[in-house]
Amino acid sequence: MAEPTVFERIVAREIPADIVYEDDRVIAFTDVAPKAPVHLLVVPKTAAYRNVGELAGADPQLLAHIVDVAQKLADERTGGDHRLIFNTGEDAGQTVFHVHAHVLGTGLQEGSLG
Ligand code: DGP
Repeated sequence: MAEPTVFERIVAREIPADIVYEDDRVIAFTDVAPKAPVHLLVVPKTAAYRNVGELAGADPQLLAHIVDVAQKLADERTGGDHRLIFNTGEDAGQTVFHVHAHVLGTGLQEGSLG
């Protein structure tokens, strides 16, 4: 078995996080190193998918749910406008290989994500 990722450990409440939303399929919390005034992560509870391509191929409904939750959180916190970013691969800055969406509000510095 692979070591659990940090996001599995947050889902399991083994390490703390500033959780802003949770349901049976996803959890959302504040990024520990925010790159914008609003910077949330929306994470599926399942650890089955390393990146958004794997998720899209296997469970498009779960991907759609992540996008929907991201929009609802942005509606609450940024008036709706936001960037939704999925990094795929180390060269793109992915550091946690458990698919997750970055939800960024205003003020993102170009090139600073990842
Ligand atoms: P990425 O580079 O796309 O894999 O994004 C991973 C993000 O996860 C990065 O912006 C920092 C964040 N992160 C890493 N470890 C923790 C943690 O323990 N708690 C929280 N809240 N965020 C974390």
